[in-house]
Amino acid sequence: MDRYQRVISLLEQAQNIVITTHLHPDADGVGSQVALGLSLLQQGKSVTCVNEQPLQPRYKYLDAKNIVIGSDEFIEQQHGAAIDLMIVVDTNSLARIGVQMASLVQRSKNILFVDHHPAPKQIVALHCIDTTMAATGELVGSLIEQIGTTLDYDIALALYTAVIIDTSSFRYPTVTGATHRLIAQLLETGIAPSKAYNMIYGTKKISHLHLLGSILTLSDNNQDGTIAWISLSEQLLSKFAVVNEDTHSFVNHLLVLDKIKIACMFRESGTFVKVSLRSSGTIDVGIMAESMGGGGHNHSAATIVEGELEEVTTRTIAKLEIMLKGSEE
Ligand SMILES: [Mn+2]
Repeated sequence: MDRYQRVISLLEQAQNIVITTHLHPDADGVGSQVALGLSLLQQGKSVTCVNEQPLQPRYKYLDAKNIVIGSDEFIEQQHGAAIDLMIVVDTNSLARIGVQMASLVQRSKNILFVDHHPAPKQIVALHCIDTTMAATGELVGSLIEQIGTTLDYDIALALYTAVIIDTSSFRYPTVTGATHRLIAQLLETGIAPSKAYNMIYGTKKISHLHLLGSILTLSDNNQDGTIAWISLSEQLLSKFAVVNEDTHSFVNHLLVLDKIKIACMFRESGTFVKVSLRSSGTIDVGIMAESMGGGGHNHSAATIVEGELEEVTTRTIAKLEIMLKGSEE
């Protein structure tokens, strides 16, 4: 049975469906959740999209029909109601959906992961996981086509935004002809690329550019220019009125360097440092992040390391240089 047939038979057996995504969801998590939710509502299912936390205001426009609620609200409204199927999108780890959502899984007859992150073979066999997909949104796009969903503007905006976010606007090697064939169908519902782009990216304040400017001034690279990095201390962050989410895309700016293979961002957070890695194309940074206790995709991955910012930066760059040499031998 292929992954879609299994999902379709699970859906046929389920009436009450809950769809969730990972903590601190990005636009791929929210967009995939909303698109799949609207598609299953079209099929006459009873669907609730529930996340550990209510949706952040910046993502509300992706949920025009207001189908996403927080877990507190869900538990209050439907305490004890039966759940036939819990669908988890954009992660395949229950540790990443939050404590209240994980306890709801216990109440559900079935669980299904719909995801594009690497997973053990046994999990892939049982769930709808395809690491060749550029975004979970792309996977949901092909899944809902199999279900027979009629694409409308709301579904299309959710999926389009999911794909542009996870591919940094179609620049990653995961983007294929199939990705663009889906995008073509989405555009036919009336999506305007510039408007969709501005709604997700064009939301910054001038303080964001000031912070970006001061960080880029401090960017550095190794001797042959194959690894470049930026470091973001809490002290610098506190000088500018920005929220955490605002810094996610900073590391991408390093990818314009002519010899770059790996771009890194080190962000201080208490006694820990979040290390974000991006590949310019050929190097698998997912494996590198995994070797340092984290994970992710070939082209975009992250880990969290205990230690002081400068020391973690030096130590990590040294490790990356060894791994980069090793991968090219
Ligand atoms: Mn994703």
